[in-house]
Order: sequence, then C-alpha cells, then structure tokens
Amino acid sequence: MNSSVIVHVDNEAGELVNEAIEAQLINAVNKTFARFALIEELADEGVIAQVSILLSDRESMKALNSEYMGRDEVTDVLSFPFLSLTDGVLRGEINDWDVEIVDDKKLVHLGDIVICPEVAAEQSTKSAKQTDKQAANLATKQSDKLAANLATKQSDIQVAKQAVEQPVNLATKQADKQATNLAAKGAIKQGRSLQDEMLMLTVHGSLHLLGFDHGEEAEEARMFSLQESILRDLTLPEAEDSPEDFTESFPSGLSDDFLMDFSQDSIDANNLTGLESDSPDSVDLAEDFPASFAADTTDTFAEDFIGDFPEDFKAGYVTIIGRPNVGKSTLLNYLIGTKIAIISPKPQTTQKMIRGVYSDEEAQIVLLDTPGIHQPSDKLGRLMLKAAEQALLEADVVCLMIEAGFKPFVDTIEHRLLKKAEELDKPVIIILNKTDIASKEGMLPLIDIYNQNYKITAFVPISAKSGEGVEILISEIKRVLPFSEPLYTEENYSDQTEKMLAAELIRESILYRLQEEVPYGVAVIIESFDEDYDAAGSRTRAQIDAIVLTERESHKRILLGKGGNMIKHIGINSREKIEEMLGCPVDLSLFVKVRADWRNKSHHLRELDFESRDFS
Ligand SMILES: Nc1nc2c(ncn2[C@@H]2O[C@H](COP(=O)(O)OP(=O)(O)OP(=O)(O)O)[C@@H](O)[C@H]2O)c(=O)[nH]1
Ligand SMILES: [Mg+2]
Repeated sequence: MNSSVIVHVDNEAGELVNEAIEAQLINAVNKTFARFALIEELADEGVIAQVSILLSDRESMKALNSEYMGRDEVTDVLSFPFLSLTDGVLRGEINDWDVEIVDDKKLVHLGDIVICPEVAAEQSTKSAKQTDKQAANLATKQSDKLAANLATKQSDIQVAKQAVEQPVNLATKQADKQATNLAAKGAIKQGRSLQDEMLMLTVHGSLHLLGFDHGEEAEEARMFSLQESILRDLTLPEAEDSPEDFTESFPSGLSDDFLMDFSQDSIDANNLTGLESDSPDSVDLAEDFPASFAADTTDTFAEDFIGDFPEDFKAGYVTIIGRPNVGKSTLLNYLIGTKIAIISPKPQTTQKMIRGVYSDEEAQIVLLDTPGIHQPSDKLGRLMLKAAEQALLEADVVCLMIEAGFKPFVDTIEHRLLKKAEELDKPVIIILNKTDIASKEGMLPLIDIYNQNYKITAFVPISAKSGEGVEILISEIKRVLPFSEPLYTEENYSDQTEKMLAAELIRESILYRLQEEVPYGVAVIIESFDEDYDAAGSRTRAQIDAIVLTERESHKRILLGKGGNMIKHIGINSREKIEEMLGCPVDLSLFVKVRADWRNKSHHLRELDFESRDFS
C-alpha cells in the first residue's frame, strides 16, 4: 500500500502562493512524516493518512489565533493535531471514530496546518539577493550527481551498526504557541525565499502534528534541530546519475590551498545554517593573525604532574571540528561530564576555542571544541575561524563532526577540512552525530562517500545528547592517540574560568530567547564578580554585574523588552544556570549598552578576549 500522506491544500490567501509552491509544501509534509514509521504502520493497517494545509489571509489568521490561542494578533503558522502523538509515535490505538471510509478506503485525518503566506512573505523578504545566489550555487554544484552515485551504493561498510532508538517521552502539547519565535529563529538563515519560508512553516507545523513541541528548552532544541535537518534534505538537489571521478564532481575552482579562504561562494549553498547575505572578501587569516593566537592550548602543561600512570599511557590533543550546530559543544560537555561550553539550537554558538580534558586509567584526551566553520562576515567571524584553524594545527587527532542525517555527499566545508587534515598528516575520525534523529540506513551511503574519497581512521555514529556511541568514540580516539604522559592535572580540566562561563551562560540565555540577528550582535562582559565565603571556606553567595553589549539602539530595546520584561527573564534564566554552576545563590545584575559594530572593532574584541593585539 502507498505510504505517502494525502495532503489537501486549500489556498484562501490569493496569488502569493502558486501551484509550484503548493507542490513543494505537499512534498515537505511527506518528507517530514517520512522520518517516522507512523505512515507506514498506518498503511500496514490499511489506513491512509491525510493532512490539510490551509493558506489563510491575515484577517482569518488573526481570528484563528485569537479564537484558539487566545492571542489577538496575526501569526505565521498554527497547527491543529487531530491525533495524540509523542515524537511521531501514536499514543494508543486509532479509534473507529478517527477513521473515515471514502470509496472503500480508510482515511485518518492527522490534523490541519494553517499558514499565513503574507506573514511568511514579510519574514522572507530579507534578502532576495541571497536567495538568488544560493540558487546559482546549487545549480553549479554537481553534488546531485555525487549523491546519486552514493545512494545506489549501499556498500560493505560495517559501521553505523548501533541502532539508535527514537527517544520518547516528550509531552505532547496542542497546537502552536511560539511558532513565530521559531520561525523567526529560522529566519536567521537570512535570504530565505517565500518558498523556503513556507517550507519551513510547513515542516514546523507537520512536526507539531507529529507531537513535537518547543515549550521547554530541551524540547525546543530537539524540534528545531529536527526541523533543520528536514529542511536541509528538502533543499538538497535530488540524486541523478553517477560521476566516474569524485574529484571532477566538485565545483570547479575549489582550491585546497588555504583552508579558511571561504570566499568562494560554492560553500554551504544547501545548508540552512545561515550565511550573511553579503559575501565577505577573501580572508587571509595568516596575514591577519599571528600564530600565537589561541596558544592557550599548549601553555598549561602539567609540569608538576605527580601521579602514577602506566608506561603505555596515551595522551594528546583531539580537535572537534565541523560546521555550526552539528553538536560539537554538546559532545564536549558530555565527555567532560559537566557544562563547560554553552550550546544552543542557533549556529555560531561557540565563539572561542574551548579546552576540556577527559581522563581515565589508560589515556588523557585533551578535547578542543571549536567554533563552527562558516563564512565570516565580520572580524569576529574571522577570529572564530582562526580559532578553529589553530585547533586543527594543535591536534594529534582530528574529529570531524557531521550530522548523521546529512545527505550522502561531501560539502565544501568538510572537503576542505579533510584536505587540510590530510596535508597536516593528522588521523581523522568522522563523528556522525544526532543518530537519535537520523535514519540508520541513510548513514551508510554518507559513510561510503567519505570512505571512498578520503583516508578516514574510523566512522563513529553517536548521539552527543544521549551519549549513545560515545564509548566507542573514546576507544577509537585512544587507538590513534600518541603514547605520552598526562598533559594536564586533574583540576586543570578546562580553560574555562567561572567568570568566563558565567558570561557564556548569559549569552546562552540570550541565544535561546532572542530571534533574528539580535543575538549575534550581543556580547557579555562580566564587570564584577564578588564572592562571600563562610568560616569553613565554602562559598555562600556571589554578586555578579554583567554588561550586555548590543550593536544598535533597536536591539537594545528588544533586549530590554516591554517594561524590561525580556531582560528580566534573561536575568532569571541566567541566574539559575550560574547558581547551578557555582553551587551557591547568586545576585545578578545585567546592564544593556550599545556599542556600534563591536564585532569589527579591535578594542572591543580585545576587551572580550578575542584578540591579544590590535590588528586593525
Ligand atoms: N537530537 C540531537 N540534537 C543534538 C545532538 N547533539 C547536539 N544537538 C543539538 O544541536 C544543537 C547544536 O548543538 P551545539 O552543541 O551547540 O552545536 P555546535 O556544533 O557546538 O554549534 P556551534 O557552536 O554553533 O558551532 C543544539 O540544539 C543541541 O541540543 C544529538 O546528539 N541529538
Ligand atoms: Mg559549539
């Protein structure tokens, strides 16, 4: 039996959305549901699933939002699930009254998604220019051929054996509460066309019908990451025929000469993790920054290390590198067993290299978490890339992280990183992360393409979130780590001080709460950090004053919120996290200040510890 979803599109919004876009929306619903077994299971029971998409005008959307959500304002998407699902899995049986018989066919209605194209258009008008460019990039990319080549090769690779169960237990909640927020978060990915925006809203609504929600931070992170992964699938070219030669299938003009020269616009055309619409000039980092940048990795060797370790003890630097948002920092935190790096569903969360040390009886693995590789659009972005490059140079072992759900082809970012690692003669382990939300079958062709074209020491599928597969990763790293005495003392397990982490936790709360470009123009400086101790030497309280820098008056207003409501919530949220870290009550004061274009000003970047000298 056919296991696709029947999607009815009812366009009451006029001519903004044409038939071609409607067809894309139908495809988006199907691609989203195809991530789950639900439709096939229904088909096995002889039941066909249906979903309705209503394209509504502003007025009707506002009325619906007011009636069902109690909010008297227009919104971009509302979803009305008819069945009770959690994480794509039905909670309980389908009842007779859920099933409608039409022409001897059993139909079940999964729910309605209502989208307002006018609002979608407003959210998408940011940069039509960029969209055109992305389309052109995609056209020049021959990756569709590559994908085809691989899709047919199910190959003999024996990795990716660990079946990862779909995690369950997220509470299902009805309808859409903050879709506008998430939509706007998605719109960080600037340059979205109306079609892209509509696709995003459709995937978002479909995920709600499947029982996903974003009320809690953890839920939100999960839903958003799934949404992004599906959108990436939707925007990748479909597979066609097979190229003979891998190297020929790369876009012409792709040079391996300099890893961080991201000026060629072939990069990331199909990745929705958000490039700035105006391409920056070519970045010659070697000229801009001295080799000593981020030299912090090597200057804290445990010279005074005392303790027994076996003769065959191993130790070394392991760099976790990859595009933004793949889960590098999540893995670092998991391995260290405590939060030393902030994480968020937004790309470019990590801005500086972070060191964390994992130790056991056999080895010490000094992990270097790096900012995600992206096309820089300002000085801060270039410094972030430099930090990643530095970490690559420091590495004894390179762990390239990619999303397990990524289509089977090698994008420019990964290609360049691998070429650079090869040039530096570093062993490379490929970590396929987020196996909890990726299909196992999809991983094999992805592994195949990398295996055929690069020298890879091991492929390890993991879920950095649940820890699934991480033990295997540790043993693979140990296999290639050099013999050495331990490099750091136990108490020196991270280079993150409490003060740094406090600033980062405030930034994390801002990343979660604010949308669009605002969080990227935000920096946090801890102005004072005072502590009280009791007679026994235990910390009893901390008083922290922090400055939140923004680039514009308008951003400052957003940060403050109506009646100071936004900054108040950011403050409460940050304080809770800092209290957890410090293990004592905290008084936190936040001051919002405007510093225009701080991301391009050396003195501000220096103040924020991004630079050690003036490069301007
Ligand atoms: N489902 C799932 N989500 C994950 C996993 N690992 C990370 N994530 C989510 O992916 C998002 C990005 O995670 P980060 O650890 O911040 O990613 P990153 O690679 O450090 O990102 P940048 O610092 O921006 O380069 C967050 O929402 C995480 O919760 C995983 O194994 N499974
Ligand atoms: Mg990170």
